[in-house]
Amino acid sequence: PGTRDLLKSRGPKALAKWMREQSRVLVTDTTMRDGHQSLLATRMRTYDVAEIAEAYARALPGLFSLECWGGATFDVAMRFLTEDPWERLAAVRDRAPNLLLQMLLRGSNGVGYTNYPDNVVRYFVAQAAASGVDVFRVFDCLNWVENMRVAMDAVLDADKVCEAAICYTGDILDPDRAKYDLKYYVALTRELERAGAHVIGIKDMAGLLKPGAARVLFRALRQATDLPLHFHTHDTSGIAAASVLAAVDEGVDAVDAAMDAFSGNTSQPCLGSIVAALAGSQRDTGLDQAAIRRISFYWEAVRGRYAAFESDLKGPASEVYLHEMPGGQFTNLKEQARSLGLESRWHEVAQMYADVNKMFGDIVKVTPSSKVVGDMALVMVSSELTPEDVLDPDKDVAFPESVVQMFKGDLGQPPGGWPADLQKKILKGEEPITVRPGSLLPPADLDAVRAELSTKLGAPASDEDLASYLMYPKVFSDFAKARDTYGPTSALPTPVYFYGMAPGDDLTVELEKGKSLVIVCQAIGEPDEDGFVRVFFELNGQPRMIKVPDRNRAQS
Ligand code: PYR
Repeated sequence: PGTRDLLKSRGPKALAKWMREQSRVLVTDTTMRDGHQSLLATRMRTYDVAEIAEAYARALPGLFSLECWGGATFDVAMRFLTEDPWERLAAVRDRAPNLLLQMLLRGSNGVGYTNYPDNVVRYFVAQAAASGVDVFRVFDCLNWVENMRVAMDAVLDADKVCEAAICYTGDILDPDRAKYDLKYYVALTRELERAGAHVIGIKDMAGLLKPGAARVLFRALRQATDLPLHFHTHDTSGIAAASVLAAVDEGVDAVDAAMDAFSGNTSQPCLGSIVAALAGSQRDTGLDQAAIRRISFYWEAVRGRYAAFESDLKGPASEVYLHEMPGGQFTNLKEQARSLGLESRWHEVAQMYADVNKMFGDIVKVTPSSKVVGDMALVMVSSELTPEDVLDPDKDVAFPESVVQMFKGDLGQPPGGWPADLQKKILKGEEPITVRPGSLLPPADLDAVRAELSTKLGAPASDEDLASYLMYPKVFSDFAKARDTYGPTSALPTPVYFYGMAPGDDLTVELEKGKSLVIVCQAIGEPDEDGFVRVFFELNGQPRMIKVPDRNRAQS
C-alpha cells in the first residue's frame, strides 16, 4: 500500500510507526513548493503543477510525500499569479489520490508573516486538512514551542500527520555558537514529542548542517526519540547531498529532495542523484530511476518557461555559512537589494545580515524572522549605518516597523530573550510582551467575517475563500476581483499567461472536464489615440474582436 492508504486506514500514529520500521529511506519531493520558491521566486503556476501530478501518482507511488502547498506559495499564487491556492491543492489532490500531500505551515503565523488569533489558525488548519493536506510541517520562526502548540493541536484534531519541525541554525560543532548546541536540539526534540508530534522535522532552511555535524546531530536525535526523523536542507553551499547521506547513515527515516531540474543551489539537493547513490544499499529508496528522469525532463521544460524569474546565482557558495540566509529568502533579498540600488554591494548586504543577526542576539532566521533581519540589513547598508551606530544609545536610528514589532514580542520569544539594551532603544520606553502573542489577540468573529466577505463578493463566501481572507484580507480581495474579471487564468498555459498570444497562434483551453475553448489569434491592430489596440480572434469558430489597453503604453 502507498503512504496515503496507510494514513487513511490506520491513522497518523501507525503511519509514523511504519516509517520507523522501514529500512529504505523515504523521500519527499519538494519541487512543487520549496523547489520553485527557492529558485523562481515562487512563481510556478497551477497549470504546470497539475499537468505532472498524475505521472507522479502512477510512476512514483513509493514517494513518502509531495510537498506542494503552503510556505510562500499561498500568497504568491493570489498576489502575483491571479490564482487560487485552493484550486491548486484540489488539482493535485484529484490527480494524485494515492500520495500524501504535504504543506509548510509557519505555526501561529499560518501561511502569513504575522501571528493570527488562535481560532484563525485552527480554522485554517481544519480547512487545509479538509481540502486535501495530509502532512503538516509546522515550525516556529524562533523555535518557540509555545507558539507551535495551537497549530500542532489543530493538526492532531484533524487526524493528519503532525510533523513538528526544528529549525537548524548555527553549527553544533562550533564552540562559538554554543547557544544552539547539541543539547538545545535534543531538548527541543523531546519538547515537541511531548507536545504530540508524530514526526520530527529537521528544517535546515539555510543549508548550514555540514556532513560531520549531520552525523553527530542525527546520531543524538536517533537516541533521543523513537519518532521518525525527516530531514530538510538546502544546497546553497553545494554540499547538502553529503549531509543527507550522512543523516541516512545515522538512521534518518525520510529526506527531502527536489527533482533534478529544480534542485541545487538555494533549492534542495538532487532527488535523482540521492536515489541513485542509495540504490543497491541497505537503505535503497526503491524509487524508479527511469521514472525520476522522465519526470525531471518535464520539469526541465517547465523551468525554461520561467526564465524571467531566475536569479543570477552562478553556483554554490560557502558564503552561506557567513550570512545564514534561508534558501527561500536569498534570491528575494537579492532582488530587494537590487531595487534599492545596492546590487553591486551584495556581499556587504550579506555581511551586514550576519552582523544584524549577532546584534539581535543570534536568532533563528526563517520566515518571518529572516525577513526582519533582511529589512534591518538593507536599511543599514543603504543608510551607511554600522552596528556600533545602531547600538549607540545617543544615536537616533529609524528602525523598520518589522524590527519594532519583533522586539515588542509580536513574533514570540527567542531562547534567552532579546538583547535588553537594544530592545530598550528600539521600543523607546514601550513595554514589550513576553507571553504568546496569540494569547492577547481576541478571537476573530468568523460568522461576522464571513458575512462581511460575502457582501464584498456579492455571493456567499466559500469556506476556502474565508480561510484565504482571514490570512490575507487585502490580497484576497484584490485576487477575488481579478478572478471575477478574468476567470480561471490557471487554465492558460504558462507562456500564454506571461506573454500572451501572437497572430497565428491557436490555443485550446480546458475550463472544466469536457468543456473547452478553442482560441485562434488572427490579428492585432495598431494602438489608437486612447491607447487601446483591437485584437481579432476566433472563439470556437466564431469571429470576435476586443479592445485591450496597449501593453507598451500601459508599461511606460
Ligand atoms: C517559508 O516559510 O516559506 C519557508 O520556506 C521557510
